[in-house]
Amino acid sequence: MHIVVLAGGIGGARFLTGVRAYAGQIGAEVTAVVNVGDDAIMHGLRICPDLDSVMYTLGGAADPERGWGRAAETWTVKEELAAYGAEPTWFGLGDRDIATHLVRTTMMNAGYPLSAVTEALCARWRPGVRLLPATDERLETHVVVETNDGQRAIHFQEWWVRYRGEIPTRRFVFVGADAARPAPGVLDALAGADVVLLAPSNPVVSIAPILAVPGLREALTGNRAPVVGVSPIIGGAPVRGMADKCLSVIGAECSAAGVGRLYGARRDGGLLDGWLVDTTDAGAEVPGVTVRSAPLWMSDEAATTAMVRDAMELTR
Ligand code: GDP
Ligand code: FO1
Ligand code: CA
Repeated sequence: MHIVVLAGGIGGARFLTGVRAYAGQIGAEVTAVVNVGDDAIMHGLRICPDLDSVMYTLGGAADPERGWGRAAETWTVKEELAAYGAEPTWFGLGDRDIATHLVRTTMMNAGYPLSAVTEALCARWRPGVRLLPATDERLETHVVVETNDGQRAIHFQEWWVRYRGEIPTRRFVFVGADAARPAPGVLDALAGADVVLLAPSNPVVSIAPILAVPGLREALTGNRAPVVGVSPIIGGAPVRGMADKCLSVIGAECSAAGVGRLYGARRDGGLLDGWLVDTTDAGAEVPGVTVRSAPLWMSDEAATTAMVRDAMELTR
């Protein structure tokens, strides 16, 4: 049994702890295809927020409150950079986290692709699932915002970390997507998948940039393996993060049914065979998709594992 999961950062990481536990119970293999649209270069370092959130969380080293970066972090380098006025002062890399970034950037400067670098970093963290970036090419989410001087595009990190999404926003653009190719292993994983799970990740800036890699969406829907999504929206609101803002920008409803309809039924050219919503959203309908409800709060590993089992049982 091979389970493939499309995942962003925090929501994807927590979900994957449940997938890993479930897979351990049934003897399945897990591949996570992770968003790289949040990636940026800051202070000369290649930053991969979603890959790192997943790697640190599964490696038991993530800060549980922030959901990004390392637990027991210190911030001396950030303070020293600020003392120089080194931009971007609105973005902080922790001291422990910087070691990851130095190793990654050194390897990439030596010519290793991101997928190989990720594998090398995972040799330390042993996440227990195969972590693949969606692509080795640069694919960055930029955000077209309205300013006094008209429209301009800023990096997703600036939109979120600097402005908290509180800025008139027109659209999201996945820069580099046209020329991107699925990273080594991604198409094979999808072709060999027995089931594909869409983590309860942000549909607009975590799952959409993965699907924007040419060929990836076709590989997913071309396989007969069922595709089951899990809603990141509970009771009309995201559990945390910016999904409400992102959905509003693209004109989609911020509800479990709204995200299900955004993904769409596979039989209508969309993605989904099944869609799991929270019990508070029971009765949500997505035309052409089998919808079930179950508790979707990933409060601990046991609750998350039960949720994964519910998603897997939807395929039967
Ligand atoms: P990011 O890249 O760090 O923003 O993380 P993801 O895109 O992977 O996940 C963000 C989404 O996770 C948000 O829209 C949240 O609503 C969702 N999320 C976080 N915790 C939970 C939870 O316990 N249950 C569910 N269903 N969704 C959650
Ligand atoms: N989020 C913040 O709100 N402020 C930060 O200074 C910040 C730094 C940072 C460094 C490394 C990293 O992997 C993630 C970091 N994040 C930070 C989180 C990140 O910007 C976003 O939450 C994600 O990109 C959304 O998935
Ligand atoms: Ca993200």
